[in-house]
Amino acid sequence: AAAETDTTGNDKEAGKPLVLGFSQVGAESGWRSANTKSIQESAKEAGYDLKFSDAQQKQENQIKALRSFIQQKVDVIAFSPVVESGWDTVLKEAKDAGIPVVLTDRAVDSKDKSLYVTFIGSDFVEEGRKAGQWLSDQYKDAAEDVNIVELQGTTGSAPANDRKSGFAEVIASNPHLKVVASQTGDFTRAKGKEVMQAFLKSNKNIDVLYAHNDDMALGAIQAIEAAGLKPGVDIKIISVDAVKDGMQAASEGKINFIVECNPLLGPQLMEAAQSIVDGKTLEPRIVTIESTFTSEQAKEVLASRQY
Ligand code: GZL
Repeated sequence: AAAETDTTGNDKEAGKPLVLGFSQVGAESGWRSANTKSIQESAKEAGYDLKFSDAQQKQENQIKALRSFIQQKVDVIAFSPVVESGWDTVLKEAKDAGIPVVLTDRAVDSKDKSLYVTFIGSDFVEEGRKAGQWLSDQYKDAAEDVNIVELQGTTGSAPANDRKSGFAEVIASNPHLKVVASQTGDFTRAKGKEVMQAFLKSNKNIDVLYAHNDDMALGAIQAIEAAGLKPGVDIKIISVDAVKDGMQAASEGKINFIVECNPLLGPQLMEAAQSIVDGKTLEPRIVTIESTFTSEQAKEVLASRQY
């Protein structure tokens, strides 16, 4: 068909749908599944040709996928980088090939900001601060030490680094709040349970668990109950994501406070892709709006949660 030029003069074959290559981290958590669903449904709704790849949480698989999208000459590349570092080479290849890149969910530590058009995702440091603030408020009159164990997300990932630093920054104001153990549970239930078992063995009295996501918290709850302790009572639990299963546990009082991390990034991603092919300039950072829930608040909204 004769090439038609759109308003910005970009050549495009009449009726050829926008081709979007998306490299997803994996399927490690409820949050991830909801995020994948949002992207796939939004692409379908927009009538885009989505080329979707699941990297099983391996960076080399994401780099392979990005290279394949470059070979296929897709219109836009988007991905959620499993870890922050090691992306400059492949992002330069995309830039040299003239293919714009959008980051969703997680960030990269590349100094060269021209390697991607925008980053759509949560402020993980702020999520860590919200968790720390709730804990500080709970223990503001503590007269003795409060022993905290921390289940970190995937080592090297932006959410793990930032949720850890935001939390530490806020609890530093109360010397009684002590992180006595901190280890990665890789954002999964299985690992969260395994590491919590180890924490319970090596720490006599644990007062609080701070889990970087609901799936690790849910795994830890299994370990806490197996040890004959009551989650949310003997050990206070703070978590992040606010996926259905996490909110269910919160409504039962097993998790005391959840910081929401919104996975429904699909609509914003499709809007960004369309703007890019229409030659519009985008904000370099699009922050997702999200909230927090106590057990009471979780109970109130549980039925209306979308994911
Ligand atoms: C956060 C996202 C994290 C979720 C986890 O935006 O990258 O990865 O918090 C998921 O549940 O595995």
